[in-house]
Amino acid sequence: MAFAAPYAKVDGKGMAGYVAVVYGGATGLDPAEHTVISQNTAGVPGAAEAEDGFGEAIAPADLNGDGYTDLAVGPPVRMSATTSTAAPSPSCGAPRAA
Ligand SMILES: [Ca+2]
Repeated sequence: MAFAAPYAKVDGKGMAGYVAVVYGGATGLDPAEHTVISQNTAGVPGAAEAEDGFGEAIAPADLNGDGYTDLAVGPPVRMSATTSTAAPSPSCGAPRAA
């Protein structure tokens, strides 16, 4: 499950924003297994800046047609496609290794 926090502070930059992805399974979510993605995350275009609002716009879709849902994330003005795994790429919906 993905949670957006577009008004959150990132590395001291107010309202830079981030998205958190919490992993889980048939028994529910496991908050201990999560990934936080901001514009300071490797592979995400740009850098976190004050008032970027990264995460203001999110949209789930299978962007690469692999059968797993990906997540497009953007700020309110500057949209950039990224995804929701530790290594952002269009294949973010791939199953995690156990
Ligand atoms: Ca996919």
